[in-house]
Amino acid sequence: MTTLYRPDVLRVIDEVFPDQPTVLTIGGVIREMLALVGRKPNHLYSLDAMGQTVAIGLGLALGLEEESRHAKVMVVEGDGSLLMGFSALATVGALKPSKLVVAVVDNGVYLATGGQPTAASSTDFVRVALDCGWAAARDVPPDLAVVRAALDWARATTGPIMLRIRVGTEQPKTDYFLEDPVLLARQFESWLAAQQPR
Ligand SMILES: Cc1ncc(C[n+]2csc(CCOP(=O)(O)OP(=O)(O)O)c2C)c(N)n1
Repeated sequence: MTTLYRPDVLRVIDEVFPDQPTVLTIGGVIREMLALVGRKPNHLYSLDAMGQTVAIGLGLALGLEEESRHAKVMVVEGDGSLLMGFSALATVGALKPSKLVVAVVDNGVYLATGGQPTAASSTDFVRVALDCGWAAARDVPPDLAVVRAALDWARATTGPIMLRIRVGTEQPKTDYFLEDPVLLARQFESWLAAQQPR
């Protein structure tokens, strides 16, 4: 079976969701996305907030539910962070934000802290999401064309939707990103406010 390289998956996510509000999970995902596409105003860099990414996306999606400019809210989550904030899956299932798409980029480990295994290998994220009441959830086979097709499908389908995309643990060398999370959130808020219909 082929192993996907995480930056390749991140690039496809940005290509399919180029201008939608996008919440990026802690650590390597943020740094790799920055190395690939640079700073983007629609990207919310969820620095240090392990376990919070889905909850942040949930709040955003609920807030934008009736708003016409944004079809979707994309959340890029890691398996370790997802497991830390696992209770958010039940809240999403209960509140059913129709615009929420969560891509779990699952490398099976806490890569940022040395590669210790997470419980991902023994946890069926898709089944948990479906049992919690999500509209749809899929395990995506490790093929970039299939990943793109799954993201296209998620973009066009009523959510909440989870895509579990397994990737390898190889990562590029990237620069540290050490900015104030409060300011990052404010910049994202300003972009979002400027997008609202007047
Ligand atoms: C509450 C909390 N505990 C621990 C950490 C340290 N930490 C930062 S990233 C990380 C691993 C995250 O794992 P995962 O979501 O799978 O992403 P990966 O590192 O594999 O890209 C850990 C343990 C943290 N930032 N916050």
